[in-house]
Parts: sequence; structure tokens; C-alpha cells
Amino acid sequence: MRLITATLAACLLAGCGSHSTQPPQEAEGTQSQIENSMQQLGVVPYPTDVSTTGGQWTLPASVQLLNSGGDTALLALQELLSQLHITQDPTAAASIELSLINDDALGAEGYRLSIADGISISANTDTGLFYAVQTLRQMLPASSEATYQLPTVEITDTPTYPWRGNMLDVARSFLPVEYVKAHIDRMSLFKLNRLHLHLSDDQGWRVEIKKYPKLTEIGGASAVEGGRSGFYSQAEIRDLVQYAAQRHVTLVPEIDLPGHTQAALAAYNELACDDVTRLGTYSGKEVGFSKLCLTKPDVIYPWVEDVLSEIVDLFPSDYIHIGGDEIKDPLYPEFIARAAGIVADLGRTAIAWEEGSVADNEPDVLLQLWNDKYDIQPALERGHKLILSPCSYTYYDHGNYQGQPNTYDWCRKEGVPLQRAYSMDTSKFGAAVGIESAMWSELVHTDATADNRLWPRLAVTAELGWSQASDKNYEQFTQRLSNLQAHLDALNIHYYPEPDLGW
Ligand code: TNX
Repeated sequence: MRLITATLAACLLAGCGSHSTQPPQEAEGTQSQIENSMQQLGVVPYPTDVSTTGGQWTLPASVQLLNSGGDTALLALQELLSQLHITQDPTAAASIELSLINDDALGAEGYRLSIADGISISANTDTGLFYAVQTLRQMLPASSEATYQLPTVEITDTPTYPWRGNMLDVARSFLPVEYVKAHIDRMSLFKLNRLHLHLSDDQGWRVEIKKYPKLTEIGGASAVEGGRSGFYSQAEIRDLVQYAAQRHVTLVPEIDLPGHTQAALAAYNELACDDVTRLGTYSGKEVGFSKLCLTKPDVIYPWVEDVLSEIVDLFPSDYIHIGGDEIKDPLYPEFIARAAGIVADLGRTAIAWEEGSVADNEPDVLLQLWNDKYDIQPALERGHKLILSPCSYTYYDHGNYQGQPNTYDWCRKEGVPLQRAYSMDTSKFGAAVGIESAMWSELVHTDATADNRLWPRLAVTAELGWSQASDKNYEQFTQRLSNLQAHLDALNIHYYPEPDLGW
């Protein structure tokens, strides 16, 4: 709000005229930097096209809402208005209008938001309308104030990538349902739309599978040393899926196969090769020691099929992640191709970590790149697309600063500070559906620590995933984001006090 007021003051003083206020790539000097920043809306991710007319409009204490079909958008708008103590009155002079239209330029997620002598929002879908409401939410204060002044503006906004995601490792250390719901709320404020849940690993199994109850009886009770155990029942998953859908977030489940499976082996010993002696649960931090016995196809494939069938029943996501990281076995490529085939037979498409690119997969299988320098070129040539998670930019289990206690630094010894995360050039990795940051949880054992690792860096994932690369400007990003501190506070986020934001 402060920035918006400053914007208006600057416009009123200097006369903004009717020109685009998209942030230019290079600010030329201190004076122009200040002017540029003052002309920006305090919105993250920055919208595609913003033009101000130099005026302002005061949102009155009571408005009428006109809605043609934006169900979740209407709910979000009503929630926003009630937080600001603005009442709805069908006879009020001022209106906020949500309209479903037909405009190819907006795609499935884009919207137009116009503020003149009222607010008019249009989009092809409820999703687009919902995102417009999120933009409006960021332009307004986080809690009620005496008056609400908005700049008169025309925004047209569409995302760069359809996949704007975050991965939570709930396997090493569990995150309770309440945390996941709060996380979905927070993601939606930034137009993030994929929540990848890493549901199984050596240290734990976190989703109820009816046919194999010991997975959660045994695997749900274990965790990494110092971490939390637990699991989601199928009823809880269904509730979460619905909660996420109402906020335009798709839950993408991962069952990590055929490595990272000690929790499953501990529950069902027959999945391990006969000479394996390590058959109990595991709470250390090593990786790459466990695997399903690939020479026992009659045992493991029916199990994989049963587990994935229940996963597909629970999660409506078009994509199901089958893991595939950190394992060496001559039968590995065959396993990945077969597991991806099982997913396809269930009517969905598989995602595998980058190593899965050695398998003979259909080109629609998505590959998730996690080592910056992995040679993914051959897979790109076969037509695969990527989810970009290069660890030196997107691994938020790495420090907010070099040497932050309880963070990893195996990928980048300086950690992944905000500015580093923002500096990722998404175009240099090849054809991508989008970007996803990851929070592994070997060292993240509480909600507050999770918040500290995720925020404010998740705002970077949002901006790189949504905004135009040509608008990228770290100074301006930090100015816009610092302006949103009250919004993060209102969401009760225990964010890292990032010095670049003055927090
Ligand atoms: C690598 S990235 C892993 C995870 C660890 C993470 C820790 C990937 C596919 N595998 O098993 O938790 O490093 O940063």
C-alpha cells in the first residue's frame, strides 16, 4: 500500500501519462531507478502488461459484486473484502465485476484487471479470475485501513510457464496436514500452481495404501533422526486434494522408485533381494543404498502397480512422479520404462528425476532436472520436456546464506541466497514446462524451519515461473517483495529475515 501511495504521489507530481510501467531491464542511474521503482505496482510475480493512467480510485466501504461464473474467484474476493471490512451491498454505487469471457490471448490462467471507476476482472476461466483476485489482494493492504486508494490501471497478465511448483519432502520429516494447507494458501497468493509431495523415501512412507497397510504402520512411524514421523490417511489426502483444487494448486504425488525405498523394504521385506541384510527402518541421512529387487519382477511389479493404482485414485493430477533418482542397477532403465508404462496404462503421464532419461520412455514423460550440469540434451532431442529444479538455484534446503546452520551445501557451498535464486536463466536448460523449487527435509524438522527455508525464496520461484524474462530486475523485485511483508506476516509465515529486503 505504501508503494502504491508513493506511486500515486510520483504520478501526480510528475504526471505519469498513459504509458506502460513494465520495469525496464536496466535502470540507468539512481534518479531513474527511483522513478522506475515508484511507477511499479507492488505485485509479485510482476504482471505481463501494466498501464497506469495516472489517476487513482478509492475503493469504498461497500461495493456490489457481479459474478458470471468465477466460483473460487468469488470466494477469494469475498474473503479479501471481509478482511478489509468492506461490505457487499447489491445497491452500492461501486462494483467489482468478475466476467468469464472468451479471449484466446489469455489462455487457461491469464486475466485482465481494470481499475477505473470500479474494478472489472475478466478471464477465460475461474483460475484466471482467481489470479486476478490475488493481484488485487497484493495491491491492497493485508489488513483493514481507513481508506483504500488504488491506481487506475489496466493489467493484462498471462504466465510464462504452466508449471510453477514447489516440492515438499514430507518423507524424511513429516509435515502435518495443517501445514500443507497453510502452504497451499501461501502458494496461491503468488500464483504457484503445483505442489509436489515427495511421499516416500528411505526414512518414511507417508501415504496410506489400503492394500499394503504395513507401509504406513511401519514406514509411517519412522523418520530421519530428529524429524517428525506420521502419514496422510486416504481421507486426508482427498481433503487436501480438494482444498488445493479450490486454490488452483494441483497436488503432484511422488512415490520414489526403485531406489530410496528402505521404508517400503522394512514394511515388506520380500521387495528386497534375498541377500540384503539391512531390512529395518532407517533414520540416517545417507542416500543411494536401498532398492527394490529388480531381479524379482514377479514380486515388485505387482506391488508397484497396486501402489500406483491407489495413488492415481487419490490424486487427479495428470502427472504422477515415479522418482528414479540416485540408484545404480543394470536393470534400472528397464524398471523406469516399465513403471512409466504402468502410469500410462493408468491413464496418466509419468515424471522421473533426470536419471530416468536413460530409459526408453515415451517423449511425453517429463524429466525433472536437478543437477545443473546433467547432460539432458539427448533426452531433449527425443522430445522430452523438463521441470527445472537445478539445485544451485532451486534447492531451498540449502542456506539462505553461506553457512546457515542446518542447511545443506553439497550443491553450492555459498548456499542459495535470494539473489542467487533469482539469477537463474530458465532459458539455458532447454525446453521446459516450468520451474519447481525443492525443500528436502533431512535437516528441516519443524514448521518454523520449513517457513524459514521456503520464504521469501518461494516468491522467486513464482516470479521466474510467471513473469516475462525480459522484465527481470532484481532491484525492482526486492522492492516489490519487501512491500509484501505485511501479507507474509498476515499469513503467519516465519520467513528468513532477508537483508536484501530490509526484513
Ligand atoms: C539429493 S535431488 C536428493 C535427495 C536429497 C537431496 C538433499 C534428488 C533427486 N535426490 O534425496 O534429499 O539431495 O539436498
